[in-house]
Amino acid sequence: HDLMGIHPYNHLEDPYSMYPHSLRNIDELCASIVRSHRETSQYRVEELQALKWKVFSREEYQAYQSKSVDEMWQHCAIRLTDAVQYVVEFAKHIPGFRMLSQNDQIALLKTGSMEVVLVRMSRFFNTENNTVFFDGKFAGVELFKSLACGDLITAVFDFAHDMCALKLTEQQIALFSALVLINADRPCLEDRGKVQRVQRSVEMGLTHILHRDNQDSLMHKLYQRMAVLRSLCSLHMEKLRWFSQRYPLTAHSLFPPLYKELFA
Ligand code: CLR
Repeated sequence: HDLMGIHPYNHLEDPYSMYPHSLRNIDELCASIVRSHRETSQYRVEELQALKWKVFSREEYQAYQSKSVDEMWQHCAIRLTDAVQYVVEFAKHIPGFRMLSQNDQIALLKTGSMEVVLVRMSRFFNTENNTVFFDGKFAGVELFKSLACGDLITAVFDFAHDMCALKLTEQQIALFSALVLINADRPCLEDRGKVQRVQRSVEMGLTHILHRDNQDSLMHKLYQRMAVLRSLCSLHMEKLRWFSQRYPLTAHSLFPPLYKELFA
């Protein structure tokens, strides 16, 4: 179980897990979420900016498009799992997360990790040519043709495009990602009350930085995006079920264990 490593300090007192009452605590809460985001985001914005000129050639597009459905699914599942791994690392450092039971940590990651990957995708997205950084270069929707789920890919690209339009700062992305993850409305939670307290503290953090940035009106838009995220993730699960039915062997033996553990 790859997720077993997420709870080694459950028994320790986490000084930041208490919901913040003073402004100083809110600042500290925001600072640790931002730090955790920075340390698990793989690439800095400036690095991605500098890589924008790297786009796949026609030949490279053809090579991806001529892969078999199961070969391309396996390839993407590996890339996605890698991204999820970083989100798990991010979650572990959200103040209060490690104080939740192992069951609740896993329940939150099961439903939220893919959503956070999609929020993070906006950092890896170039709106000038609608491409995403994948396998070392920028790729358009057509590169993913052999997955045979064009509707999902188009919806995911549209979402990234819309997120980019909000022009969020790295701090805003960090707090929004934490809020997507720590959601007391997720199914199968043991201690909803505890999750709710952590959620309230993250909500306060996001409200605080939006207010400080003079962008209070973004809150409403971000809640709307959370609804879109939910529908994208159920579409992803639907596609995964379709794929597993058609290619049970690939899904069973060639998908990364963490991908199966979280989404199967
Ligand atoms: C998201 C941000 C992460 C880095 C990263 C890694 C893998 C990328 C992902 C980002 C965005 C979405 C992505 C994915 C690989 C495949 C997937 C491009 C950039 C596309 C949408 C295909 C999904 C296929 C499933 C149905 C298997 O920090």
